[in-house]
Amino acid sequence: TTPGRQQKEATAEVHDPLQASALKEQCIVVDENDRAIGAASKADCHRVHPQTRDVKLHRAFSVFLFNAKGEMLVQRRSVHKITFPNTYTNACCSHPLHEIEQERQEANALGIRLAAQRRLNYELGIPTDEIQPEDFHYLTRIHYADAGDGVWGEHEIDYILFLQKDVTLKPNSNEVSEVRFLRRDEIDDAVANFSAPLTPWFSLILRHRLKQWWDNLNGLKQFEDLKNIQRF
Ligand code: DMA
Ligand code: MN
Repeated sequence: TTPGRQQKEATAEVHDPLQASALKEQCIVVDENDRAIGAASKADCHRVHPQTRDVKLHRAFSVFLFNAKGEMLVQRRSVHKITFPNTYTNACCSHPLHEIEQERQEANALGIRLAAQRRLNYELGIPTDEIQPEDFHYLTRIHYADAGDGVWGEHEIDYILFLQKDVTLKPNSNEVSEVRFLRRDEIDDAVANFSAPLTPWFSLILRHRLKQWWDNLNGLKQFEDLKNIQRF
């Protein structure tokens, strides 16, 4: 094995107690059509298979948060994150949990909306009463995979949620090391000047969809596709 590989295996041990404990959460395992087929731990859903480089497909969400002026919140993942530490990304991503029965509800993506409310509170400190499940505009689902550092990666059906609201922020330093709002006209320059890479999902969405959606924050309905899963 290369030295790089050994270094990655050392990080597989996960030294941060909060992040280690979160690996016991149960994600919802799905098939390629987003049909729930079971549960598996967050650890089992993010470990890259050493031979096939596969990751178990599970259900997730990505929130894109805009303030009233139409600026978008970008966060930097903390150094403690197990997957994609220190990278820049959209406001909040996580998973609906199998052990939280309400988060398994599929009608109107209610389970996803509740999980997003829970994680916006945990990661960014947004008070739960400032965001209601119906405030999110659920746009579509994206299927993507990324082998990450070769030990921890992603393979998800990712529900895209847009939210435009001025909210109170109090980032949790175990999750997020930096937050900033970016204007639409500065996104390309800002990304080019970031001192760290983007997450693979944010990079894909930025390249394929984000600008068109951002340019139409008041007309998002035309971009809704709740039937098909976009495969990048
Ligand atoms: C997982 O995000 C979800 C997506 C869409 C990548 P994450 O790694 O930030 O999850 P968590 O915050 O639960 O660790
Ligand atoms: Mn995931």
